[in-house]
Amino acid sequence: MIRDVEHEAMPREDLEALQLRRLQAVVERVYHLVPFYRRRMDEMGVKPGHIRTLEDIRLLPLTVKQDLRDNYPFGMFAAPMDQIVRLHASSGTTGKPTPVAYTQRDLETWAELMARSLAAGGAHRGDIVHVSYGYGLFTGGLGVHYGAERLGAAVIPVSGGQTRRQIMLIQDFGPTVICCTPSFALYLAEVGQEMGVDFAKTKLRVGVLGAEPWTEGMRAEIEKRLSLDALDIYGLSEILGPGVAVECLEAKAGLHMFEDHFLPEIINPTTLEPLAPGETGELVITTLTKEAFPLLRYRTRDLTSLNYAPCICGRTMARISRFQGRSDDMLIIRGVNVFPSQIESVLMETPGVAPHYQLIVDRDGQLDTLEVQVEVDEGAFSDEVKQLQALAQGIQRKIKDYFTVSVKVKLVEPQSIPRSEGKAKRVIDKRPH
Ligand code: DLL
Repeated sequence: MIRDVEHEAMPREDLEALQLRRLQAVVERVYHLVPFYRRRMDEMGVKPGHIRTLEDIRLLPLTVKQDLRDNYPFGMFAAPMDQIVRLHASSGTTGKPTPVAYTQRDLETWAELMARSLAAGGAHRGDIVHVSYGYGLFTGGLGVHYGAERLGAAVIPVSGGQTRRQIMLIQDFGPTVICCTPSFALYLAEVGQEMGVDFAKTKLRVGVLGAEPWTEGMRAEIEKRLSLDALDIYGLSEILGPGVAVECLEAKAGLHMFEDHFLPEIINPTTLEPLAPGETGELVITTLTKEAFPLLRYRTRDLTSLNYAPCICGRTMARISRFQGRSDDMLIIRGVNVFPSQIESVLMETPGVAPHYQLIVDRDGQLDTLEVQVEVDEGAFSDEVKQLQALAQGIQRKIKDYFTVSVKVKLVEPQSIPRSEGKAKRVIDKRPH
């Protein structure tokens, strides 16, 4: 269902005209309000007036995470604190978090975009939305929460944790929509199975799942086990939180980016040159309407491609393809680039192993090594050692065939890989630093 036909199905020509007006306004705004951008643009000899077409965006500086760190905590904000009504922060893996800010109007926009996202999955007034994304500094919980309320749906703000209790609530309160990470969805399925729950008998109809990379194989598994349609949702705290792009129920083929608020580009992460539609590279986003924390050409590190082909759902907004992962997640094993999601796709098509895995990266002399630890499923666990060996070798061979990389595959007992309530930790890096 399209919530905002006027924008989501806007003729591309009109959309581009709107984007240009908004781009010019945001450039003007940051030039005058954010010293960091004024300095950068002055150094590059660029004035706001130089932006005459959408292509002129290439004249503008790129922004990277380190720029946000250098201006910690509030140096990049374009609104004074008396206009800011909310702060969130992205959890840095190392050191300090990156704070992000919203004005009242920013919160309105966010709620609207999340309402659009849920509507893209067919959610509407009268639905009950179970939110298991974490509430707190993480944008997942509150972001989805206000969007669901904006839609007129009833929200169950469960947040993460207490998995058995969540399943009881799913059975008793009858939510029709669930929002959580794909790995938590899988965990719910597993615990539900232990509890003897048949998800086909619950009212769950659709899952709006994101915040981490996942594969088509994982989608199939979640849809089967939870008996719902699983859709991919993307976002990042620096740009908004959840609600930057979402799949539509009709096509389930790429995530529509809300281009009236975000201007996407794909660049080659090494040369920084722009890439054409269809080519995979780093997603770069310029916020077109953010007041408190606008960003020009923010390098997300997320790898995807853009597709401008019309979609059967009627939206004209470009689609980004399912994410391969982040450039930071890429492993280089004996000179070959491997993404955890590529290993996942091999595991997901292998009968006998469960979709729970972890990748252990280590070093042997000068060479990086990769061990894939994957759980065997209950059925295969009772098999003979010889059969298990054959299973492990089969996976090893497939990975070698697909990605020309040699890995070690270790089958582990069911239930032995830690389960996740938020973003799954797929890679354990044991390399000495
Ligand atoms: O994860 C916001 C969010 C919450 C998105 C709930 C979707 C649902 P951060 O914690 O700042 O924000 O992490 C952002 O997570 O740059 C991607 O690397 C990754 N990510 C988010 N959604 C997806 C997705 C939230 N659908 C970072 N597929 C991003 C792959 C995703 N990666």
